[in-house]
Amino acid sequence: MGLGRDEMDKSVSEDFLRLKQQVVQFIEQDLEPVHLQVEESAEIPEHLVDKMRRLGLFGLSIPRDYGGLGLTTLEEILIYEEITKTNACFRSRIGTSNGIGSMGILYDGTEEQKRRYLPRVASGEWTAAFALTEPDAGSDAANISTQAVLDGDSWVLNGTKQFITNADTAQFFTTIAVTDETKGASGGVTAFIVERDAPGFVVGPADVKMGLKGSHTHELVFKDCRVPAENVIGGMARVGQGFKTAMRVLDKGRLSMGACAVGAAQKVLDLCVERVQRELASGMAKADLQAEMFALADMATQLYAARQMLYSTAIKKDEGRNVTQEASMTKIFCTEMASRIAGLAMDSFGEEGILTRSRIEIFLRDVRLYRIYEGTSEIQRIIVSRNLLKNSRSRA
Ligand code: COS
Repeated sequence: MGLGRDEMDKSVSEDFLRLKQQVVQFIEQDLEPVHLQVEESAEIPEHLVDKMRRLGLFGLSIPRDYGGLGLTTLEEILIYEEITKTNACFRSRIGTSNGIGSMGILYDGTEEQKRRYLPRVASGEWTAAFALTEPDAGSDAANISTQAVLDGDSWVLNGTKQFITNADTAQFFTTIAVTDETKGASGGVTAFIVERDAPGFVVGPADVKMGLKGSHTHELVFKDCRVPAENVIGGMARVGQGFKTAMRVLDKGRLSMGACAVGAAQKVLDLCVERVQRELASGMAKADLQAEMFALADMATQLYAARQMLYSTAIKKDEGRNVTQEASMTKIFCTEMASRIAGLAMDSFGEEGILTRSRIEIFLRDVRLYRIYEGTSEIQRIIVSRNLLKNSRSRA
């Protein structure tokens, strides 16, 4: 059952449906057979990354003028939804680069920056990463302490970033740093492009995490790291405007997280349906499976609601409307829904589910991370409630 997907397929182009068909085929033929191997080795085989490049997956939402596929937000999340039905790290490998890693350049970069970076990201030649979080400022993004000081024709960066996805493969990092402590988020934070070979820039070892094993996060250290003056995203005119760039990027990233949660939840539901069908086929009476049947109904209902919310916010974004509030609500609802569904599935699968690296166990761990990545549920609640108060004040 489509649970809202089939209807959505009617509002996208024929070209997109052909691409989606190719992606589904790639998932079934190439990614699914190795999902467990990738979980165990925590590495994506390079030939699969090459195939992702050939399919154009590194440039999903990058405009055609810069070598990408130019998909709408809705189309992009439909692709992510499919990919996260298999091992979550596959989406992370492409989505972080095409998404939060490079979107700042697309939104606010100079034409020269767009021409240098976006085609290389779109082709998959270069991977992009997003460096905002720090040891003492993950959620409270305005209180980052990485400093950037202009010295002649270069900026000198000092500080540490933490939990940076794809830092092992990235050739450049959209890096958020303080350029004027007195102004904070309102004019004192700037977004930079830091290339991997910048002097004074070091990528630390990979973090050992509970989930998303094949997607690596690392610490970054900037020690008198020099980047050319022109590497401010948007040029010197946008010095001090980097907080807004980061927040806009995260609005989009939060929808991608919602899509990952919806894709994973759909797969978990499918596994649960198959399990009940197997029980029925083996002669078990429906009456004896009532608890499992009710759980299926609850999962399907929650998934349906989450998917409608996700698609409706994506469509609003594609219409050019501000979706800061909706993106946060969507992230809360979809990611918490996926955790609930994975929990219900674990109850249903019982001991079969708790085995290390059983399908359900992997999903249970992976979907938990979506509630944290790109702004925790608590941060999203702060954003939503502040917007509610602000809007009610402006109506008063
Ligand atoms: N889009 C564009 N501009 C935005 C914006 C958005 N979504 N959100 C805030 N801004 C702007 C504001 O309009 C304000 O502009 P002015 O200075 O011109 O008035 C400026 O940015 C500062 O905004 P605000 O005062 O709301 O900043 P806060 O420090 O209060 O922000 C939150 C608090 C919680 C919103 C912010 O710190 C946040 O989102 N943190 C989470 C970060 C995160 O997700 N981290 C995860 C790791 S990154 S993968």
